[in-house]
Parts: sequence; C-alpha cells; structure tokens
Amino acid sequence: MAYICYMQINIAKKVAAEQAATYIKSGMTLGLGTGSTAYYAIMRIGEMVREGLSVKAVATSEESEELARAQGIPIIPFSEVDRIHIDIDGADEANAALQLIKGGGGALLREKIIAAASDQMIVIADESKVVAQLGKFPLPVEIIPFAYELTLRRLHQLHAAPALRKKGDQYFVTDNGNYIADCHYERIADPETLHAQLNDIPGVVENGLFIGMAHLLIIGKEDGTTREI
Ligand code: ABF
Repeated sequence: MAYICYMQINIAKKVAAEQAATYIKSGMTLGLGTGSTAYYAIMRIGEMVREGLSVKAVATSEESEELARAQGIPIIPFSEVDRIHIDIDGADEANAALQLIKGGGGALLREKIIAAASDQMIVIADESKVVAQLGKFPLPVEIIPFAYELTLRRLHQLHAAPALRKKGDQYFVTDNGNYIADCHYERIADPETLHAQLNDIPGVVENGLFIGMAHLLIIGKEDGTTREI
C-alpha cells in the first residue's frame, strides 16, 4: 500500500499527457517539457519508443533530459536539430486565448527557446491550471545574478512585488545559472504589454508569459477524460 501511496498517480495529468502523445509520429523530433505533467508525457513516449516509435528529442531541463534518457528516448544535440515537430509541455496557468504562465519549475527559459523553435506547441494540464485571467500564479522572471538588486528594483517599478525564489536557505539557481524572481501581480490585464515591459529590463533574461506560442491545450480530468482548446 505504501508503494501505491508513494506512486500516487495524477489521472488528470496522465490522461492529458497520453492524449498529447497520440499526435506523435515516427520520424518526428520532439521537445520534451518539464514538470509533473510533462513527466507523464516523457514516460508515455518512452513506452512508445520501446514499442517501436522512432523519434529524436531535445529536453527543456536537465531533469527532463535525465528522465528521457532513462526511458530510452534518443536525445540529440541542438547542432543536429533542423526542426522540432512537436513540443509537449506543462503550464502553471492557461487562459482561453492559450496565453500561459510557465516557470513554476524554474525551466521557463529553455522551455520558451524550444517552444519558439517548434512547429507545434501542445500544452498539457489539469483543470486547475485553466483560468479566466492570468496572474494569480506568481509570474516567474529569470534574471542574471549580476546586480540582481537593481533588476529587482526595476521589477518593483513595474508593480511586480518580486520575490527572489529560494531553495532551502539559498537562492534557487536555474539550469542556466540564473535567479528566478517570482512576481506577484494577482491579475494581468494585458499579458502582451507586460511581456514586452519585463523583457525590456536589462538583467531580465526571460519571463514566464508565453504569448501566441501554444497551438493546442489538452486538459485532463479526474474522470479520465480530456478536452482540447
Ligand atoms: C513546466 O511545468 C513549468 O513551466 C511549469 O511551471 C510546470 C507545470 O507544472 P506541473 O506540470 O508540474 O503541474 O512546464
């Protein structure tokens, strides 16, 4: 029983991920997302590879790359990528316009680079991630460590109420060696404008607003069904 408890399966996330995997065909190059929902996608793709699916992949985090390799999914260097057919990734919030907040897992920079390079970005999530208006989830902003105090001050001027993410008693450091400022907006009325304002700040590397990047949102439900937006 303990094992089953430990391996608690999130049905909603799993079915969303498995539905996304039905869009994959042999010969594709895939972008592999990060987080607990993307975990199920990587596990399903690994099963499909073992059943004969022939794909290559790039990962959006060290963690996802390690998981993918362990599942037998061929990871290729970016020098060998001529296109990424499908990127499958999670989200922290998604609205009806398929605008997203991502980065709760700290992987937003690599996720955005790969999403932007992909022919199709499929977002997978449970119902809790679907919102009418973005912003309740603190918006992650990746900043370089140099003079981070000045960058935080500029974020304050954008009413961001930034808090540098911590891991234990240290500042959280991304796979790219940067910090994450979690910005508490509560409501983001104009995500496109905010996205531009944030990335205009010297010291900001990237922010977790994904605007006009997602092509499909697959929402999983506890009853094992899915719906697509
Ligand atoms: C990653 O997965 C992050 O950008 C995002 O924060 C996270 C979503 O969380 P989860 O899938 O674990 O609910 O894409």
